[in-house]
Order: sequence, then structure tokens, then C-alpha cells
Amino acid sequence: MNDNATATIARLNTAEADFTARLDSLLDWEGVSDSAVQARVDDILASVKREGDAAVIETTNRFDRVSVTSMDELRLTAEQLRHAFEQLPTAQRDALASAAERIRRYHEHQKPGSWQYEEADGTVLGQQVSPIDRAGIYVPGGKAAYPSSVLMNAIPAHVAGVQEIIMVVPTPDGVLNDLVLAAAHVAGVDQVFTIGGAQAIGALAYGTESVPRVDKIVGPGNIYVATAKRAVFGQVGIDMIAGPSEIMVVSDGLTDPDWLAMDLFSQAEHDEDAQSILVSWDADHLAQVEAAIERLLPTLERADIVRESLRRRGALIQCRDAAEAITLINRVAPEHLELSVETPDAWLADIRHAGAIFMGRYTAEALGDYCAGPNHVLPTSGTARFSSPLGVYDFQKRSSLIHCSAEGASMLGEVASVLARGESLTAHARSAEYRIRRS
Ligand code: HSO
Ligand code: ZN
Repeated sequence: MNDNATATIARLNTAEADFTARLDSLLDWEGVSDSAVQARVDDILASVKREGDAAVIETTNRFDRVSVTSMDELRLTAEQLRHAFEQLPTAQRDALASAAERIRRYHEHQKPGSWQYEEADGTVLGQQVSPIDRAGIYVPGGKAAYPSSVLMNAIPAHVAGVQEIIMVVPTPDGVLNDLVLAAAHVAGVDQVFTIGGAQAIGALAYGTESVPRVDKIVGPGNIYVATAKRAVFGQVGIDMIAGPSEIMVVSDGLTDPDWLAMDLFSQAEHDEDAQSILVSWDADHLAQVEAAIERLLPTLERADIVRESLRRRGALIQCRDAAEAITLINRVAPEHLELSVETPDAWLADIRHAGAIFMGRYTAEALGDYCAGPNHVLPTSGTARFSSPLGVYDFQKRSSLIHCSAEGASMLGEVASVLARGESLTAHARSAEYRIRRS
């Protein structure tokens, strides 16, 4: 058991007295909230609301170190996106297209139907599903710009039937990421504005002379973007405020330790605050994975980030048995759960909280990140207890339908009248009573 502070990754054992406290402190992650950032974001949002394009141009020039004089210079058309796609090497074009096709097919399955039924009195009741009109997708700039995230955000919107998809992406120093633009083309994005930060969120939420006002904003961003999204929520819908990425792997001891080490690294390389946890009841196996981690870590391109992430928030946890592993899963409610076990189906019924479940030894989380089909925008920091992956349903809303027959209105009128008079709302009561048949 390595307990010392210089270990690459912490070793925990559920049998130890301080286990719960140690697990709690590993899971603890402070959501972003900073009053100085809040004040700056409020200023930017107010100026975009007041001055529209002029404020967007001014803030973009200042923060992204560009010098544009009109919004036309910050706008890319569908033709330019197509051009970016056509310029790509064939392998990248094919990979984007085949990932998009799998993601689209998966999300087609999510489309909920509208429904209706008839009560005995002839009243028809139902629910009608309709898409939002216009969606805004935020794509972070620089190193954090993931073409795969463009697919994961835009395709469900497209499948939901959203009429217009507007993407914003900052281009610090004017540098465009061709793969991001190509992904926007493949995913059916209509227009791209090369703007970012709180000013882009403000432009999407309020609309400007050039940027159409959207109904919902989705996509990850830095603390300024997250703070701005929180501030405009209510004016527009938002998806979620995502925390650092996480993976929890449960191994029965029979998976190649190198595979498991690399699966843990694949999350850790996202961010120093990302979390990678392996759980097993096989102590020898945990020791083998730890050795694989030590051996493979120096071979990584992003070794520094991975090392820091494992040091801050990683853990190898020894538990008693499979039942205790399930208790841990539901306690952590991980964003990604890999069940690296022989019969993962047998586990499913007991798993209540997890963003995405990767079943069996072959199902590396990385495959889900890019191209298996399901969405990679998932609830983090334990929010899988109450929320779900981004999906078609996030770009739709539901309207209730009520169609009363004469007989139904009469019967319901009696009930409504009594309840309305109980609330002293007599216009309600009389409206209902007019429709009561007196024969
Ligand atoms: N694992 C990330 C998604 C991603 N991975 C994008 C690679 N590119 C979401 O948790
Ligand atoms: Zn990833």
C-alpha cells in the first residue's frame, strides 16, 4: 500500500477506517464561482445587450487579439465550412463522416413520438413534441477545441429538427481550426461566428444586428463562458455547466493491465482536474495496473497533465467484492463507467447512476468519445444522479394537448367549479360552469 505523498496515484482500500473520508475528499470538486469573473461577465453581457455588433467587435478585438471592423469578418458561411471539409486529407474526411453517421443513427433512436389517448367521456389528451427553432453551439478555442464535440452537440440538434444551428468559436490571434469547421459542415451547422467568451454567449442570448438570437445555448467553455451561460439562463435555455471529465473503471482482474492504465490516462490527459479511478477486488491485479501506469506514463505526449491529474484526483481502489464495487459506482455516479468484467449485462440492473456505461473489456471509453454513437456530452461531478447525456430531447420541448368533448367539458366543469370556488377564483368557476350541461 503506497500512502506516501509522492506516489503517482493514490491506493485506497474500502476496508480501511478512513476510506470514506478519503473518497469524499477525492470526489470533492468546487464548481466555478468567482465574484471578480462574475462582475466582468455582467459588464460584457450588458454592453452586448446595449450595443450589439459594436460591442461584440470591440471585445473580440481586445480578447482574441484581432483587428476586425465588421461582423462580416467574423462570419463563416456554409460554403466556407464545406470548403474546410473538402480540403482535409481523405482519412480525416472519412473518419469524420463515419463518426457522424454512427452518431446520427444513435440519436435517431432517441426521437420521442407525440402521443394521444381518449378518456371515456370522449376527451382527447396528449403531448406534442416540437423542436426549438434555433440552437447556439459554443465551441471552445485553442487546445480545447474538439471537432468530436462539434458533432456531439450539433447532430442531436439536427436530428431533433432544429431549423437553424448557429455555432460560435473563438479564434485567438485569428487562427482557425479546419477540423472544427469541417465537423461543423458534417454536422449540419448553418452559420459560424468566430467569436467566443461572454460576448459570444451574450450575442447568442440577446441577438445582435448580425447574430441571430437563439433559443438554447449548448457546449462547454471556460469559466467566463460558464458564468455567462448561468447569467443568461432564463432568457434562453442552456444545457449544463460541465465539470472536469471523469472515468471509473471496474475490473474483475482479467483485463490486460496496460489496457486499463491507458483507459485511465485517456481521461487524465484532458485536464489536471480530470478524475480517473480504478476499482477491483483483486489486490495483485491492482498492483499490476499500478506498475503499468509507472511504465507507460513516461511514454505519453501529455505526461505532465496526466501525472498531475492522477496525483490530484486519481485512485486505485481495492474493494471486497462485486457488490461493494456496485455500491461505489452508485456513490460516485461517474460520468463514464467502464465495466471491464466478463458478464457486464449481469451488472446493469444494479447500476443506478452513471452518465455512460461501457460494457466489457473491449469497450474503451475513447471509442465512445469519438464514434461509437452515443453522445460524449455527459453529466459530471456526480450529477448523473439527476441528469442525462446530451440528446435529441434537449433540443425539443413538449406541449400538452386537451380536446374536450361536450360531455367531457360538462363532467370536468363540475369538478373544476368546486375547486375554483375553493380557491375563491370565481371567474374560473363560472367559465367552467357555462359548459356544464343542465338537462
Ligand atoms: N471525454 C470527453 C470528450 C472527448 N474526448 C472529446 C476526446 N475528445 C468528454 O468527457
Ligand atoms: Zn475524452
